[in-house]
Amino acid sequence: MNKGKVLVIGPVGSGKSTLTKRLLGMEDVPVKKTQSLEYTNWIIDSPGEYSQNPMYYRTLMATALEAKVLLIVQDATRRDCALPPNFASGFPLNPIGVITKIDHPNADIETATRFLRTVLPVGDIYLTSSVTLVGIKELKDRILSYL
Ligand SMILES: Nc1nc2c(ncn2[C@@H]2O[C@H](COP(=O)(O)OP(=O)(O)OP(=O)(O)O)[C@@H](O)[C@H]2O)c(=O)[nH]1
Ligand SMILES: [Mg+2]
Repeated sequence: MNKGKVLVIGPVGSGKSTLTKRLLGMEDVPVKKTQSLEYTNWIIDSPGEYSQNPMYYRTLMATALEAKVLLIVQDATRRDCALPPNFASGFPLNPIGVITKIDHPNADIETATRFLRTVLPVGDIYLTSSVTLVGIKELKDRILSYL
């Protein structure tokens, strides 16, 4: 499969790199903070700062030109949203929403869905946990259907 077809965005600590490992079926080595765009197999993982600071939006847009699918990550334990309303529609990509950490005791799926819907008004949202692996296979199948 081609390199870097799926761009993963979302704020710092939302679980993008852990999710990337699960999607790629990589062994359980601890993830380090992402410092720059990381190309692994068919995924482009981004640092959370790129989603939190508009200064980086142009970089995300330019990177999107290489990709086909945009994964927008929302942490189920967060009570805020990093990205501006309708951000997904600015990308010429197939957007998929992903709520991470649904295993967490502080997870609030309803609130997370509401936040993610502001960024991604239409399109699929997958509920996932990189701990229990719930939702990972379904998400991967959906992604692969676009590639
Ligand atoms: N409970 C739980 N914790 C998770 C899950 N996914 C990730 N985490 C934890 O969340 C923290 C951040 O995960 P990362 O994957 O590094 O987050 P990131 O979005 O890549 O962060 P940046 O690289 O800083 O942008 C780590 O401590 C993970 O172990 C999950 O599904 N459930
Ligand atoms: Mg990371």
